[in-house]
Amino acid sequence: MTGPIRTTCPYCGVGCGVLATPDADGSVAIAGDPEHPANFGRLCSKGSALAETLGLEGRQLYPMIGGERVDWPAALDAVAERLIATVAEHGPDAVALYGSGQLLTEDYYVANKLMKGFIGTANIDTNSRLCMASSVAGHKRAFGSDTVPGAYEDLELADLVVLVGSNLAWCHPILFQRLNAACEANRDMRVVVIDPRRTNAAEGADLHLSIAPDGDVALFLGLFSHLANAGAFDARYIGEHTMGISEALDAAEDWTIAHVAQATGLAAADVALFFDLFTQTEKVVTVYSQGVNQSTSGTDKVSAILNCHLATGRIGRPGMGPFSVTGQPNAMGGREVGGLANMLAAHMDFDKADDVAAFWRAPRIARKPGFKAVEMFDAIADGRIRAVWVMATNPLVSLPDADRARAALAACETVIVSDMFASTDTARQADIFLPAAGWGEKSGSVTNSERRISRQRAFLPVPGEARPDWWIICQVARRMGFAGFDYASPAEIFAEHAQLSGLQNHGSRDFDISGLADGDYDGLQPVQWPVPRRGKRGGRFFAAGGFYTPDGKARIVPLSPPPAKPAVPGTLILNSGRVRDHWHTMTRTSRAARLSAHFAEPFAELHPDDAAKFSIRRTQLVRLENRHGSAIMRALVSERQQKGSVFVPMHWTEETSSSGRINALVAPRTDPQSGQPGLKSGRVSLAPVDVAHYGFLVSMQRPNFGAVDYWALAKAEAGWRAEIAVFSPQTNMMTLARSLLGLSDDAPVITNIDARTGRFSAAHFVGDVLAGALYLSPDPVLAARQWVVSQLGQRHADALTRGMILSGRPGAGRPDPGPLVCSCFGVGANQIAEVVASGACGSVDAVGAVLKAGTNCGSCRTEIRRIVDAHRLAAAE
Ligand SMILES: Nc1nc2c(c(=O)[nH]1)N[C@H]1C(S)=C(S)[C@@H](COP(=O)(O)OP(=O)(O)OC[C@H]3O[C@@H](n4cnc5c(=O)[nH]c(N)nc54)[C@H](O)[C@@H]3O)O[C@H]1N2
Ligand SMILES: Nc1nc2c(c(=O)[nH]1)N[C@H]1C(S)=C(S)[C@@H](COP(=O)(O)OP(=O)(O)OC[C@H]3O[C@@H](n4cnc5c(=O)[nH]c(N)nc54)[C@H](O)[C@@H]3O)O[C@H]1N2
Ligand code: SF4
Ligand SMILES: [Mo]
Repeated sequence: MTGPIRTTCPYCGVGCGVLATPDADGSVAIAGDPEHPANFGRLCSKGSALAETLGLEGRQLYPMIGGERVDWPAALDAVAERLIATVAEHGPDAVALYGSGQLLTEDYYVANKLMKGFIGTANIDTNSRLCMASSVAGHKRAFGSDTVPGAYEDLELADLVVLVGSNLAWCHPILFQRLNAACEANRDMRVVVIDPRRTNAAEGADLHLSIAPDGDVALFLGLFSHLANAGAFDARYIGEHTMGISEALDAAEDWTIAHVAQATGLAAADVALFFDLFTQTEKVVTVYSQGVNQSTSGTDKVSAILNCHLATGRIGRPGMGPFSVTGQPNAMGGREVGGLANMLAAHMDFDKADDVAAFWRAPRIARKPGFKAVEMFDAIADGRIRAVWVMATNPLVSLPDADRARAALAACETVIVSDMFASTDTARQADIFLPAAGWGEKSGSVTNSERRISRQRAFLPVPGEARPDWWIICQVARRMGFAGFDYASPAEIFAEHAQLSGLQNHGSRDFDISGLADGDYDGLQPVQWPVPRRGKRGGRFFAAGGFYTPDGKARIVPLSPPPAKPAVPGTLILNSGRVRDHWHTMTRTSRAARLSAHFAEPFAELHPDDAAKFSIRRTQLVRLENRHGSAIMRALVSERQQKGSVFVPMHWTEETSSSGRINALVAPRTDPQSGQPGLKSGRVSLAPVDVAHYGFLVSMQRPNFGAVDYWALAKAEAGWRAEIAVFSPQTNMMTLARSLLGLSDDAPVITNIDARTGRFSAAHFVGDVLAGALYLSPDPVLAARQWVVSQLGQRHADALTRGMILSGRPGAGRPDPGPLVCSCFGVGANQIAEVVASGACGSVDAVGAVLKAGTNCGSCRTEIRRIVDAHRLAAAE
C-alpha cells in the first residue's frame, strides 16, 4: 500500500490540494490536503464528491471516425491529413483550435505551440474567452500585463472585502470559507456584496447592493469621484506610479451619489454607506468574477475597479488590492502559455514573434491575433474556417447563441473533438472523436487564482485507449511533419515552458518561472509565481509600482458607463450562472447522485411580482423565448431575485434535459475590447406552459422519454430520478407509465388513481424491491422527492409500505427529509427546520451538532443559516 497521492482539484480556480488514495477494489478515497496553502485540508461539496464521479460508465475509450471505431494510428493520421489538406487548400487561417481552461498547462502549451508556431495561425482561442477575457484586457490596459497582484491571504487580512458579481459561496466555496473564518476572528471586518441577486454569498454580508444589471461602471465611477472628494487618494502613489488621473477624474466628475443611485437602481443611502466604508477603510480587497467579466462593458467594469485601487495606492500590500478570481482550475495557466488568440506565449505579445519563433525553431510563426471565440464560430459558420479541433470544452452548451454554434459545427468540413465522453452535445457533432484521459488519469500542472502552480498527479490507470491531451497533440504534430514535439513526458514540456518564460525577460515581464526549468517536477510543491532564476520569488505585485508599461507607470483610465438599458415591455433581463453542486455542462458532476440532488432540474428564478405579471405560478413550467431560441424549465419564484430579471443556471444540456440549454437564448454580443460575450444580460419573454400532466419518477433503469414533452434527468443512488411533463390531455397514464419505466404490458404494476384530483401513481417491484415509481398530476407533483428517491432499490414487502410509495410520502410519524441541503450527510430542509422549530438548535453550529449538517465541507452553511434566520423572523412576528 502506498500513501495518498497529492494532486489538485479539477474544478474551480481556488485550486485546492487533494489527497487521493486508490484502493485495490478500484475505489478511491478523497480528502483535502492539509498542507496545501489554498485549502489547508478543506474541500467543498464538489471536491468531496470527486470519488463518485470517476467511474467508467459512459466513458468513450477508443477513437472514432464518423462514429465507427478506429485505432489510434488511423485517428491520428486522419487528423493530420485533414489539417494538412485544409492548410494546403485554404491557408493556415482556415484551421482553428478551441480549447479550455480545464486543459493542463502542458496540454495547453503544446496546443499553442502547434497552432501559433507550426500551423502558423493564431486561431486558437478558449472558453476562457467566455470567462476571464475582460479581466485580462482590464489588467493589460492598466498594468501593461495580465497580473493578479494579490494572494488569498489578502482576503483574510483585509478589513473590507467587496464581492462584485461573484457568488463566492457557491463558486469558490473554500475561499468563501476562509473569508468567513476571517470575519469570525476579526469582528471589525466588513463584507459588501454587489450582485442583482441576493445570492448565498450576499446572505450573511454586512451590505448587499442589488445593483441594476451592468450598473457597475457607474457605481465605481461614483466611488472614484467620491474617493477624490473625500481626500482618500494617495497623491504620492498617483504621482510616482500612475498616468491619466486627471482625464479619469474629469470623466467621473458628474457621478454624484444621486446620479449613481439613479443609474444603478440603488438607494442613495446604500450607495453612500458603501462609499464611506470604502473611503474609510485602507485595507480593502475587491473580488470580482463573472458579474463583471461577462458583460459588454466587462473591460470597463474591470478598469473602474482597478482605478479605485490605483488612485488610493491600495494595491499589492497585505490585505489590499483588486482580485479577479479565476473560474476554471487552469484559467490562469492558459493565460500563461498564451492560449488566447490575442497573445503569443508566456505573457509575450505578437511583437515578440521573432524571439519565440527562434526559441521554438518554428517554421511559420503567427504574427497577428486570430479569431476570438464568438468570432471563431462565426468564421466556422461562414466557411472561413474549414477544420476545427474542440478540446476539453462543450461549446454547443456554453457559447452564446448555442443553436447557431451547433449549425456552424454541423456545416463545418472537419470537426475534431477531444473529450472523455462522446455523448456531450458537442462531441455528437464530431467527425473525428479522440478519447481523452481525465482527472486522476493524467499528470501535469495547473495555476490557481493566486498564481500558485500545483501539480495534478495521476493515481488511476489510463482506461481503455484514452490518452492525455498533450500526447494526442504531439502525435498529430509529428504526423504533420513538425519537429519539436518529441516530449517523453509532461515534465519535459513544463521545463520548456518554464525556460520560455525566462526568454530575454530580465524582469521585463511579470510571468517568469524560469527558476523551475530544471527543478524536481515530480516533487514540485505548490508555488506562487514569479519564480525567476534569480531575484524575488512569489509575493505580491505593484506595492511600489513597477508596472509593465513602457514607462513603468499604471494607466488610470477615463470611463463612461454603457447607455442605460431601455425597458422592453413583456420581457425580462436574462441573467445566468451557477449552482452550488454542479460543474458547467455536468459531464462529471451529474454522475454523483448527491451532487444531483441539490438541484435536479433546470429552473428560472424570478421575483414574485414578475411571476404575477407573467401569470406564472410557483413550480409550474415556464417557457422562455426570444429570437435566438426557446427553453422550458421550472419556475422558481423567490424574493432573492431582482425584479425585472430572471436567473437561469448554465448547466443543463440536451443530455440532461429536453429543453434546458439556456445559451440557445443568449445573444452573441461581446465586449469591444475583450471579445467576451455579455452572458448575463439577455432579454427573454416568459409564458406559462400548458401542461396536462406533471410527473416525477424514480427508476432503476434509465427512463425512456419518447412519449413526454418535457423531461429533466438526474442520477439517484439506486438509479435515476426525473421530472417530466406531458402537454396533451389525451394521454393514457398507464401506457405512459409503462413506456417511461420501460415495462412490458404484462409486468406487474400497482397503481393508485384519484378521480377527484386527477392524480395517478404507479409503482413497479422486482421481487420486493422498488424498481420504479411514477407520479402524475394535473398540477406540479407534490411527492416527497428525497424520500421517494431514498426508497428506490429498497425492499417493500407489505401493502402498508407499498401504499406509502404510491402516495409518494412517508406515513405519519416517519420523517420526510425535504429538499437536500447538506449533500455530505444527506440532510434535508425539513429535518433542519424541525430541529430549529423544536428549539433544540438556534445556530448553524447547533444544527451541525445535532444533525451533522454543514460539518464536513461546509458548502451548505449559508443555506442552514437561512433556515435558522427564517425561523427567528417567524418567531419575532
Ligand atoms: N459550483 C460551481 N462553482 C464554479 C463553477 C461551476 O460551474 N459550478 N464554475 C467555475 C467557473 S469556470 C467560473 S467562471 C466561476 C464563476 O463564478 P461566479 O462569477 O461567482 O458565478 P456566476 O454564477 O457565473 O455569476 C456570479 C454573479 O454575477 C451576478 N451578476 C449578473 N449580472 C451582474 C451585473 O451586471 N453586475 C454584478 N455586479 N453582478 C452581476 C449574478 O447574479 C451571479 O450571482 O465559478 C467557478 N466555480
Ligand atoms: N449563459 C452562460 N454561459 C456560460 C457561462 C455563464 O455564466 N452563463 N459561463 C461561461 C464560462 S465562465 C465558462 S468557463 C464556460 C464553461 O463551459 P464548458 O467549457 O463548455 O463546460 P464544461 O462542462 O466544463 O466542458 C468541459 C468539457 O471537457 C471535458 N473534459 C474534462 N476533462 C478533460 C480533459 O482532461 N481533456 C479533455 N479533452 N476533455 C476533458 C468534459 O467532459 C466536458 O465535456 O461556460 C461559459 N458559458
Ligand atoms: S473550492 Fe471546491 S471546487 Fe474549488 S478547488 Fe476547492 S474543492 Fe475544488
Ligand atoms: Mo469560467
